[in-house]
Amino acid sequence: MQASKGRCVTVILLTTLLLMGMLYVYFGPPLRKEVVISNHEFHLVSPDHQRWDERIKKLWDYNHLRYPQPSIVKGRTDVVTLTPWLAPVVWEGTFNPDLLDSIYQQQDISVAATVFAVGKYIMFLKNFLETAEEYFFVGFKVHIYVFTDRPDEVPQVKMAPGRQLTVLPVPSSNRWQEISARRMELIQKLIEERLQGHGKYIFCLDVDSKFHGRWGTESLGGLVAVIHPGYYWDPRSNFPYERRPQSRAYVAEEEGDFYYCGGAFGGSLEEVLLLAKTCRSNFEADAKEGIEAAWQEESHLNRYMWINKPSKVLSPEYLWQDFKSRNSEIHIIRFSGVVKNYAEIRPNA
Ligand code: UD2
Repeated sequence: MQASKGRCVTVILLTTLLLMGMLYVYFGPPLRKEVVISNHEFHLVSPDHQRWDERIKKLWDYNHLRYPQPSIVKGRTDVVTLTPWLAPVVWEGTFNPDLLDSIYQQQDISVAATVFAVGKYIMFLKNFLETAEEYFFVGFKVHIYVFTDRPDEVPQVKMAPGRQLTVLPVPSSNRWQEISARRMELIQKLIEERLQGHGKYIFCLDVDSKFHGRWGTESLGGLVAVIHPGYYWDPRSNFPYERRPQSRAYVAEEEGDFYYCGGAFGGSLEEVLLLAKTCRSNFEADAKEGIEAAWQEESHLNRYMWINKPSKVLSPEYLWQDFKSRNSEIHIIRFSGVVKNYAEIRPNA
């Protein structure tokens, strides 16, 4: 009886000691200095000053730094992933989304998006907003600005925490060309009057489109342009640039890099403000001389991007067109223009 009581006490003592030892090893100061990560730089810090929450963060950081080994000799070979001025061209398979998200999460970024829904184009807004909720910068702060002449018809779409929508009334117009072209002026005003100092990035998107796949941090950059899906196999002499030298959007036959979309562009607030200001003033100066570029603000944007090279180029994955069948180099369609009947939805032919 006495002996078994003794054994019991010994077992309890040993178990307690073992538990204390485990707790010390786990919570106590490590025996060597450790590497912690802050702002993407590696620093050696004294272990004595580490706090528990920092350790949790470190573990999280480490987990996000465990990803497949990158390579500079293996990768996509069917497409070009750098422009001649060394801007990345973003294609599926050229980036690691989790790694990129973890980098931008530490910077607490926010992304604004503009979308115009004037006249009958309001019908496209619900699908645009619902799919943006599913695919556009999921997990980040997003503020969508809807410009419309029909504020009462803006659909209620449930948004995740950190995401919001602001409706900004604009006048109606009976010329679709004017609606499309005035976007630059309104984007300029939005940045100047509401956004400066608030968010870091902005994207300006066509409403008659839907998201089908991730559009996220891989698209961030200073000045970001999207390659138009209709012309990237063509020689530049076929691009629908403005070809009249009288226009400020003029691009000659032997000039230009790619044909970019007017339906999606973006970048930092500063860069997009410069772009919008320049395109607006060139468009207005042309108008005073009685000339409207072939594809309105899209023509001015193309001229601007030729002179001021984009720092990041998004492949046609970022603006496909539903009526086009998918080419083999398109591994994913992220955003695509819906099929529409122009005669039915535009205010003029
Ligand atoms: C192309 C461009 C578009 C623009 C236009 C030239 C793409 C995919 N699209 O598309 O961005 O450069 O050529 O002007 O690159 N809108 C209204 N109400 C209207 C008319 C237009 O809200 O009555 C807005 C709406 O946001 C629409 C955008 O303007 O998405 C462009 O108009 P569009 O889609 O009719 O132009 P489209 O298809 O010719």
